This record gives sequence, C-alpha cells and structure tokens, in this order.
Amino acid sequence: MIYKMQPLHTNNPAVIRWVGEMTALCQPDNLVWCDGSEEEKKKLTEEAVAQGILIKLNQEKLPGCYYNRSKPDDVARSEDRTFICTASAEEAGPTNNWSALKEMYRKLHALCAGGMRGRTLYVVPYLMGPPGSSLTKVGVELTDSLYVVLSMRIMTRMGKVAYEHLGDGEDFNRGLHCMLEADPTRRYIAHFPEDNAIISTGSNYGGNVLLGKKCYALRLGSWLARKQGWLAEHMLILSAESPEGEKTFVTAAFPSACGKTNFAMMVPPAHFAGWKIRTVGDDIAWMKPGPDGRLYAINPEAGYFGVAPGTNSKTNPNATATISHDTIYTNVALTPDLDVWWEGKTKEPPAQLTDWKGRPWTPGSKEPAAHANSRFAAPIRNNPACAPEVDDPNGVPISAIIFGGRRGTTMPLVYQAFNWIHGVYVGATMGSETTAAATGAVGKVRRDPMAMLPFCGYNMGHYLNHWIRMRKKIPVPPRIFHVNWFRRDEQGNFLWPGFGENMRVLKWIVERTRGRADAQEAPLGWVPGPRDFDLAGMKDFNPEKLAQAQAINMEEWRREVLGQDDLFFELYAYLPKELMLQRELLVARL
Ligand code: OXD
Ligand code: MN
Repeated sequence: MIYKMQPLHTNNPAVIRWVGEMTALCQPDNLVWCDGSEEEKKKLTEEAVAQGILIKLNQEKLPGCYYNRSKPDDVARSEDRTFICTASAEEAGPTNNWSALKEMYRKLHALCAGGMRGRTLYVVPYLMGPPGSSLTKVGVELTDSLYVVLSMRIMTRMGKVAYEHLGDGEDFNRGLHCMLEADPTRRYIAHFPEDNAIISTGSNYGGNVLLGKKCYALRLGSWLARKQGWLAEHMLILSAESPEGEKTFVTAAFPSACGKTNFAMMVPPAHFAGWKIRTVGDDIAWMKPGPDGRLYAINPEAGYFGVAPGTNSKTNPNATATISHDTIYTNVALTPDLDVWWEGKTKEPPAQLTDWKGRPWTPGSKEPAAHANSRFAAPIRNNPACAPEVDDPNGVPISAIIFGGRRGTTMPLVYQAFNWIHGVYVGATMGSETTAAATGAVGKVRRDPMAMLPFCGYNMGHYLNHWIRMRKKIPVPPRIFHVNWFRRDEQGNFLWPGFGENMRVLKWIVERTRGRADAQEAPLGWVPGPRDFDLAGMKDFNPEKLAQAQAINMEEWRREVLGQDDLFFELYAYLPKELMLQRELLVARL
C-alpha cells in the first residue's frame, strides 16, 4: 500500500521504522501523522461527527463538548484480559495475568494482521509529564480510533512537543491499539515491559486504550520506576495552601472510583476561609527523591478521565466547571436539547432522556440513565482550581501520602502510621469495596495494595519490597496516613459527611506533617484526640459522632487481620519480612 505523501512531523528513524512495520502489519487504508495542532483537532472532530463516532452536544450549554456512546460490553477496564508479558511468570507475579512474551506477540500479531483494512491509522505522539522534567517520558500510540486520538489530545501533551522531547533517541513507548470492532473475544491489553511496548486490541474503553494512562504511566511506569529508583503510583496530588500562604503538597492513593477526583478538587467549607486547595493531578503521581532529600511528584497526565455519576455542583463544583466546556463525555444520558445528565447530577431527573444505550428513558425506567462508569475527559487547565505547579518540571515536594479505601465497616476515618515501614504495611494491606470502574462484581472487599492491584506492572511482592527499599533513598520521607470516608452506622448511614468536610481531615494531616497537631497513640497508629480535630461550624456532627467514626471494633479487626491472609498467602514467597513483622506488631497492639 502506498500512502498519500504527508508531513511526518519527525525525522526520528526509530519512530518511522516502527510505524512502517506496524502499518505493514495492520494494513490500514490511510495513515495520518498527528501534530497536536488546533486545526487538526477541528478537522478530526468534524470527521468524528460525520462518521457518527461523536455527537455534537448543545454548544450553547456545553461549548466544545462532544458525546460518545460505547458498545454496551465495552464500558470499563477489563482486568481479566490485561496481561503482563515477560520471559518468566515470576516477573509478573501472582496478582497479574501473565503470558509468555513470544506467545502473546504471536497471538496479537495474528489478530492485528490486516486488522485496520478499510480504516485509518493515526500516529499519536505524546508526552507523559511536563516538558523539561527528568521524569517525563515519550509515547507514540498507533490507533484506528478517532475517539482515542481526540481523547489522547486531552489526556496527554500530544503532538510535536513529544517529538521535540525525543529528538533522535529510541526511548519511547510503542503502543499499538487495534480496535477490532471492540469485540470482547478479541480483547487483550498486553504489556511488554522489556520492550517498553503495549498492544491493546478489541476495546475502545479509555482505561484499556488511552495507552498513556494505565498502561504506560502505571503498569510500565511502575516497572521502570523499580529499575530506576522512583515511584509510579495511582495517586492524586493536591496542594493545600493555608491562609498564611504556606503550601503543603499531599498525594493520596484510593482505588478506582473511590473519590480521588473529588478529593483533589475539594472546596473547603466556609469555616476554612482562606484555605485554598488546588489540584496537581487526580489519578497518577510519578515521584522521585529530590536533591534536598524530599520526595518530589509530577502528574504525568494533562487531563481528567473522571467518573460522571454523583458529580454535581455540591459534591464537586470544580469538576462541574471543568467539564462545562471542551469535554468528551462517554456513556452518560442525553436530554432532548443535547445536554448531558447522569444519576446524581440533579436531585430530580429530567422528565425525558435518552439513556447511555440510546433508548428513551423516563424517571420510571428500571435501569439507570447513565452507565455507572460513564466518564468525562476534560483538559487539566479547565479546572478553576488547577495548581500553577502542574507544568513545573521539578514537581512538588510531598509532605504526606494518604491511603484509603471504600469501607462500610472497620476502618476509622483517619489515622497516621508510626513510620515509613508501618505506612508501607498500611498501604499494602489496604482493602476496598470493588466499583464499576472494572468489569466484575461491585461492592466486594478486595485487597488492593496501594490501590495498585490492577496497575502494578510486575510482581506485587517485588513492588512492596521496592517501597520498603525507597525509605533509604528518601532522607526526609512524607508522613503516611490512612483515611476512610465511607464508614456507615448500623442503619447504613454514612458516619462522615465527606466531600468538602474532608478538609477537616486534611487540615489535621497538614498540621501533623508540620509538627503542629497533637495525636494520641492507638493500636492502629496515631489518631487525632478530641481537641486536635476541628469540628467547628459542622451541622449534625459532634465529638460523639467522631468517636463513632474513629472506633476500633475488635471483632471487625480480627476479621480484618484474617482478611489480609489471602494476599499474604498469595505473595508469601516474595513478601518483605518487614510486613510480616508489622502484622505481628499490629496483632500484639490489638
Ligand atoms: C481510572 C481507573 O480510570 O482507575 O482512573 O479506572
Ligand atoms: Mn484511576
């Protein structure tokens, strides 16, 4: 096939050679080299609308916004189809699906052979991280999905900037996405860490196909981080500025769809006048020790790929503003005048909608109007609370790392680990109820070490060892905390109001890192005493309720420690002995 002559935007021989090989394999009818320009965005958006891939939303209400409806069986990450492909199964470890490298290449090359006939292959160069940072990495994604091209343009720094960073080097991620009609029987999300390569087939869902995000920044990122002595984590990054102008940077690891975006964009209640919370990132942190011995973090992404349901001007006003323009929505519901709606957007649903499957919907309909994992992709700069540091190549110094899951019982609102090693144990044993972000059962507690279970690109036991070893590389380590916004009383009501009120927890954390807040020693770690936690101005809350939210129930903790057994058993051969000791110490304290 001879492709129409067009600008390649790069002379990099390795890129040109690889694109040539993949083109020969997939045999698209057309080849388009993307440059990331505004004109290109306009042209590709028009094409996506003409082809029915995107629907243009009401431009008066939602300027620059478009809508995509996916196939109903392609709505979430497919963890059971996600593979780490290495020479030995041990490298992938017991918590990952493993495939022998050669075997998976053979299988996927056979699936992709001629897989783009009649279609266009887009070459999408992108940066993960701000230009000029030593952590920043280059990727090139080849995809036959216009939805992916336009979403990558939001989620990464896409275009010529990536080729400029790469120069004539060969160190870039080779990502091939062959959509194959989003056919679940041909769905594979395969990672080849030794080759810094990804092949994703048979899906068009963001988490499976926006290859810079989960695949590169987390799975391959974590592999590289271990080799090179840094951390690639499933964490938001926020800045908390006090009324005196003192900024404290914090990261937090919560599993998918457990409120990272809400926490990263939090608006403090009136009582905290003068405090400013700004977002550096809402999903991924790359962190490296800096010259002053502290841990510095960058957000490798340039956009938010957030869960729509539950988002409204009360739960997350900054997200509401962020997604009011230049956003791609997926699988939400549509109003007759082409506005968007999802469960929890307004108290009363509109009288008439088109649901995420394209069917007429009314409030009497049995199924939700929007899919539980319906999403928005919006540029990071849309956020009115975007931190000015997002483009700082040096990153931001981290004072606290917070772990947290979605737990209806057992876990108190907040506690602080005694030290780094204890904090690694707290993160490693994190449990959370599963959500709609991945296909499978929802609401089942699973162990999710550091919220990385689906995203660790190598042996989880080695990953926990890496965390333990990092202590020696960080002379001034962040303090480590655990939070749980989701604990319920016996009637099933949430014990803690959450959202903006989480500022109270954050303030205690900030003050702890600054050595200004007191704490009491408890079996789990340090906890705030009644005078150390600011409850002023709270309606329907009092110290008794706080005590209930903080309570340690021995029966629940017995089950909790036993519940850690599954993970410890699975990882036994690789588990750092420090974690076994921490477990013994916890049992002794309980
Ligand atoms: C995400 C996820 O999309 O964790 O961020 O699933
Ligand atoms: Mn995530």
